[in-house]
Amino acid sequence: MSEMKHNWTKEEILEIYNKPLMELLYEAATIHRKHHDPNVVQVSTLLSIKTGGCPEDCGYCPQAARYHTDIEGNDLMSVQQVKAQALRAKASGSSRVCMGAAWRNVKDGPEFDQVLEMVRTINKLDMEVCCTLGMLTENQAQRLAEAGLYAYNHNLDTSEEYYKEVISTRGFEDRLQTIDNVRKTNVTVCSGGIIGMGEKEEDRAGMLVALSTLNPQPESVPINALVAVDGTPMEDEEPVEIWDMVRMVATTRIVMPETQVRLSAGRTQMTREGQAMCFFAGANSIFAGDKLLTTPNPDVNEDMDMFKALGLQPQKPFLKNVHPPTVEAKDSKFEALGEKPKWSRPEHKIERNEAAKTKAKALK
Ligand code: SAM
Ligand code: DTB
Ligand code: SF4
Repeated sequence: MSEMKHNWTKEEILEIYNKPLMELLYEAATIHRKHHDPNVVQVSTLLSIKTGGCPEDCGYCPQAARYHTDIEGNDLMSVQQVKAQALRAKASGSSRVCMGAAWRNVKDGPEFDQVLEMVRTINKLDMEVCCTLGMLTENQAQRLAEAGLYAYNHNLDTSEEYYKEVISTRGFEDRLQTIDNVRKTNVTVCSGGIIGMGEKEEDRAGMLVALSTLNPQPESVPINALVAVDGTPMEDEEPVEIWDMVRMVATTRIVMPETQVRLSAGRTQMTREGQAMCFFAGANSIFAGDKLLTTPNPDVNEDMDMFKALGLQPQKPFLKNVHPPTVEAKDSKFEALGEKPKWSRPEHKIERNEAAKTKAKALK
């Protein structure tokens, strides 16, 4: 167990979040320097291996089948396609590939076997492999670990209270259970959330309480600014102010000193100066590549220009945790259990999710 403070309260976190900005920045930057090299930023490349058609109702997500967005859906990519993309990412300076699938949860079978093969293939390219595939059982987490997975991304997204205003097809508890299942393996935990969904500052603090009181704390915490996509229930949300992003990054850094804080979705809306302030406040990871999962991200060359201007270096792979070995499918100790866990489905009504669904039906 780490010696981090694991009993942060919402009040303590709000007090930090609302400090005068110069003090907040100074405090966060000081903590950042104690635990990390301030000139090194980890670069991840996102790859949407299965896009769209998702049965969930996440109010922010363009991939939910029930809303009418103009993304192009795709079935699961082949291992060869994934390998080619990973090699491109590596050549552009990325040390990690994060594969995302628009699934509610992982199901045992040929598609999951194919994902395991993708993990083996990328791990053998000496890159860190991350997956974000929805909810996961312990056995599935073990199988991913055995294939060589480095990190699993599963976001809490927001506070437990506000979560009920965002998603009705699964519960906050299930998110924690999945994180716990990942924790039973050597795979590192990547979990964070989104700001700009109409939540209060209390909810931002509440999310940081939930993350920072995990023991150990997540190795990586993505802070996303909502990308408000037309057709989703959150299409009319105002863009996040840079000051909110800087405050959120700085507060995350202070309450989780050893974590890699990722400046995630929303960078296309930010100036270089704004991003520089986030790096100063303790962000030490980004998603690079001209696309996130379905929405735009800054061009890689622009990011490398920014790194040059700021004197930042991309982080080498496996700097913070060991390179996991890959066990081939034929040598696996684990077999698929075919479990069907009862993940919750609260199904309460969320007005704006219902309205977006009705609008989508009318357009189809
Ligand atoms: N389906 C899996 C799941 O939900 O866990 C994995 C993919 S999902 C797209 C991964 C994360 O992306 C979400 O938890 C959410 O935090 C983030 N995300 C999705 N849409 C977003 C948006 N429009 N703006 C910002 N972040 C978003
Ligand atoms: C995370 O926290 N942000 C990434 C990654 N984890 C999977 C996803 C952002 C998605 C933004 C909307 C889109 O491109 O579809
Ligand atoms: Fe599906 Fe994940 Fe999007 Fe929710 S966030 S709708 S689970 S792809």
